[in-house]
Amino acid sequence: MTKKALVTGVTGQDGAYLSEFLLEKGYEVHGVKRRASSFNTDRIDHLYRDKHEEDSRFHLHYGDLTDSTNLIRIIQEVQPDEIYNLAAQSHVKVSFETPEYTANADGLGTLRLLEAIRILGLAGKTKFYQASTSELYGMVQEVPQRETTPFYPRSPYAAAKLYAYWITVNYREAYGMFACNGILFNHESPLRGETFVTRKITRAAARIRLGLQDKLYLGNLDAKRDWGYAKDYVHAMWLMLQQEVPDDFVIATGETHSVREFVELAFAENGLDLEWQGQGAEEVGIHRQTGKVLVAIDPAYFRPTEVDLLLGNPEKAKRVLGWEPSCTFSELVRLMVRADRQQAEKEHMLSV
Ligand code: NDP
Ligand code: GDR
Repeated sequence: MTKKALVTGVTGQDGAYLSEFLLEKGYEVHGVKRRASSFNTDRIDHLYRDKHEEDSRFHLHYGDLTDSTNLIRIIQEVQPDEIYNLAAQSHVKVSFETPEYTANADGLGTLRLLEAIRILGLAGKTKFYQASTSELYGMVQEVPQRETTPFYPRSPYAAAKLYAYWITVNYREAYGMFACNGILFNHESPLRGETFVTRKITRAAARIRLGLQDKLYLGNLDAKRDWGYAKDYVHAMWLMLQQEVPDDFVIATGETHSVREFVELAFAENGLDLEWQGQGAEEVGIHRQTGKVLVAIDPAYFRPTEVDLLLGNPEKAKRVLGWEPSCTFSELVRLMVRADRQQAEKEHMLSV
């Protein structure tokens, strides 16, 4: 029997990679996408076939995590074996500007899905994956962070995800649901949204290199993150739902780097060597050869409360799931730089 998966957040970075992965495994994949006034399916267009074609196993449904009746209808129609809840207002800085919406979509949205499974009598059939996050650790309590490290959220996003984490645990314990939290540390790729710091950097470095942009403005250069490759991480999501027993897992590389290191490497990959001068909001990254300022600080990107240091311990995932990351930090930067260079070259050709 073909397994059916329902993926919320299908139009996002992880939704695209996970859908591709599940289709390759032979699944029928149903994605929930929001109606938008412009096209929002760029990342999944290559997976989509005309629904009238016989072998089409990829289906899209309009829906929103803030709309319970819609979620209940989709789940009733699809009767999924597995649900991957990847939908979220996922930008930490934006969550300070839209805290109520973030709580609704990221926190209550998770509850709506779990309740839909329960109300429809699917608690014994449908396995549930919740996209939990290293942002739950927030203020540093222990390094490296593992499954037992106490949570201390530092943003409306993290607080909403804290609710989602615990309601997932509660439905597992209360109703015997196969529900898992993947506590994923930052994971990136050429499909990463352009306003997250890694993609913002690799895109800007390529555009500066080709003369399409003068400067890159950033916020806190000293934050440290455990950055992995998104393709590796969606594999871990699937593995969690293939176990005998539902559980929660940290997924990370076990290495941490600062935003500053990421900038240096991405610029160097574009042949731009940087030297730092000044301090705090006055700090700038100067091109060694020309003396031009290529990186500057804009305090608008500082967060009211910051997460200074994330470093995960993926030992449990390795031991139980047999999961390991395949991509190093420098390989990740390189593959993102390469993809953004190609994009920028296209843009450059069109502009001359
Ligand atoms: P993206 O921001 O790329 O994708 C988020 C997806 O959620 C998009 O498809 C978006 O739709 C959709 N979405 C947003 N709000 C709603 C809503 N109200 N109803 C339905 N869909 C909605 O995130 P990622 O792919 O990077 O991350 C996937 C999940 O994993 C998120 O929940 C994120 O919080 C979490 N996470 C991510 C990590 C990372 O490093 N990437 C690490 C740990 C957790 P649209 O395209 O229309 O905007
Ligand atoms: P994060 O990712 O907040 O960790 O959340 P992001 O890339 O936005 O920030 C990482 C760090 O970089 C610093 N920073 C900047 N960030 C952005 N976006 N833009 C800037 O200009 C900038 N300058 C410095 C930030 O202050 C921060 O310290 C991501 C999201 O995918 C979440 O959904 C997910 O849960 C976590 O990763 C794990």
